[in-house]
Amino acid sequence: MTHAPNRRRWLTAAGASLAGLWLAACDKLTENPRSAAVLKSAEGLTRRAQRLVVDRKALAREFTPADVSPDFKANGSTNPDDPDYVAHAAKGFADWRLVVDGLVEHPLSLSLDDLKKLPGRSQITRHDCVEGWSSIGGWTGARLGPLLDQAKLKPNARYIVLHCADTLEQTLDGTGQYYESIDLIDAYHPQTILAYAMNGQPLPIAHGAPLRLRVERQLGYKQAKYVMRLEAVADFAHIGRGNGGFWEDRGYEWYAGI
Ligand SMILES: Nc1nc2c(c(=O)[nH]1)N[C@H]1C(S)=C(S)[C@@H](COP(=O)(O)O)O[C@H]1N2
Ligand SMILES: [Mo]
Repeated sequence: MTHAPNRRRWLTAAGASLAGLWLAACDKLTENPRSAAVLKSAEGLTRRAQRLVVDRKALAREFTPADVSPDFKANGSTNPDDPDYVAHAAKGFADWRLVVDGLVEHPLSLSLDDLKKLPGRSQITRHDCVEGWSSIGGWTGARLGPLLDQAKLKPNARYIVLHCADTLEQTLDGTGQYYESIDLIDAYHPQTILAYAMNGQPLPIAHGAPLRLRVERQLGYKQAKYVMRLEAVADFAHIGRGNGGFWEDRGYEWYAGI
């Protein structure tokens, strides 16, 4: 899989060369069989680029309540011992707030009740972990797109970084804290939600209470649990070790499409 910024550069390059070809076409260059062939291949390129974008917008398969795994596996952090998190959990997350900041016109601080009032969605989907296991679960949460509309992204915002409460690896420089990032195509995908419920119950701690991301077209490690803060950024080079996520910083792909 291509790293998204590279892909975007490639798309721009494809668009630019195509525009050049259209101009050339006005010059009757199309009568030249060689440029006609180039035009045709450029057309193929744009069709492939178009398919990439359309694919990214397609819905992930949804399942029925009968398909739900009775024993959805919990993986990675399952009970964070970070003091802030422990304090919130002890109070049933009553004082917990989701912070939305970075490149937004209106920074937000949202309680769980605020999130429940936002446009929501329920979906039963299959979670695929790179380790080779899958589980089917039902998720209910606030759709990320409308939430970002409320915060109003600035024009230079290109990614949403999800900062999590848990430290998965103790490192001297603090880069062991879990985080993830997604682009705006995924942020605005209709199945991308910040889930506060699982299988009709409040989200359990093992699965990311009080709030976890579901970005259904990607693998398990993108599904950030214990989300504390959303930060809109132009790039993520300055966050963690610069690769857009805890596991990405340890060699995994940034775009973990399924
Ligand atoms: N904050 C946080 N999010 C995380 C992880 C983690 O350790 N910490 N593990 C990831 C991985 S690898 C997977 S497979 C899923 C596991 O989610 P689950 O416990 O609900 O199965 O969460 C992902 N999100
Ligand atoms: Mo995973």
